[in-house]
Amino acid sequence: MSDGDASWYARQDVRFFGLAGLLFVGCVVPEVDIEGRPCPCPDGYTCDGGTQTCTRSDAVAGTGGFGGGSTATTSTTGAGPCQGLCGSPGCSACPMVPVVDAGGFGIDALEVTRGDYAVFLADAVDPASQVAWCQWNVSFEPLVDDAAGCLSPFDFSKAAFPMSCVDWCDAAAYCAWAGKHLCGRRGGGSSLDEADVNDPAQSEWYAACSAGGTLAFPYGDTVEPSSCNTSGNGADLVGSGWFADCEGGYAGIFDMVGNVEEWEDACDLTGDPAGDNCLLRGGAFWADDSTPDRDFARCSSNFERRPDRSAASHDWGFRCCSGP
Ligand SMILES: [Ca+2]
Ligand SMILES: [Ca+2]
Repeated sequence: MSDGDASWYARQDVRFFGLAGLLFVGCVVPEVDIEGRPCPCPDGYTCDGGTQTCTRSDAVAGTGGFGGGSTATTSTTGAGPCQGLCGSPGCSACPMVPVVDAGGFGIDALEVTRGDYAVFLADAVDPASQVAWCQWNVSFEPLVDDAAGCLSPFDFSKAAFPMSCVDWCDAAAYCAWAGKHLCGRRGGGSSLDEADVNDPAQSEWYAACSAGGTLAFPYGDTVEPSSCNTSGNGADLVGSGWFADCEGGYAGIFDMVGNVEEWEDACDLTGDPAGDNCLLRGGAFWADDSTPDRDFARCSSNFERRPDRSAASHDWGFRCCSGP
């Protein structure tokens, strides 16, 4: 690393820690009650072993939002065997990430980080616990593929950087372990299709980015090329949330455009689950949010960024949604 790089990283660290304070101030306490919903349960709720439904936990209620985890710490404390949900016996404590109310459901303030994903890996969740269309996915380890920019070993030392080089099923499994789900259809249910991905009443990711369909970009309605980690602002990934101006559609959410593109639970179902095409949202660090033919760094999707469910790349990440 050159001296120039070192000073740049130091500057980003200052930005990050300043941001951390803002996030906790801006974290919205949810109004939606998930009591009685089926397990697994987010932070603030416990799973009733008899009924397999969620009940509010008085010990932590009101502190974490939709799986906000404000009282949890990021550590590999799992004693094993982890049955698949962070914070449950044998599993690690749930990662600490602010969760923002995006108009009736929760969304992670940040792209899932490498540090948090490493905790998930350490819990050694059984791949057989995945949903039926991910049974082909036998490993949650990041892909090694030089052509996709996924080198071996994967650099987990940059713990605040977004997790990438993971396929759609890895992302979905992480969110399930975290007591959440990969952002997808509002209210749950089947995968989003093309007609729904730009409908704030249907797509969680789009609703959060666009503040309920009112914004073209998370930070406003006109392009601000310097706000996010998009083309011209950097040559590669940076830590999740380091671009403090890349905030919105709701206060406290960061990087909905730029940095890593984000897997959405919006796949075409072909009968070959590993080969289904799944949508990526918001563009990555290379995205251009002002040129029509590369117009990916915005809230709406033109449905062009749809790799195979089993594919992975250095510039593809994800975040989780929670609540109803
Ligand atoms: Ca995998
Ligand atoms: Ca992003």
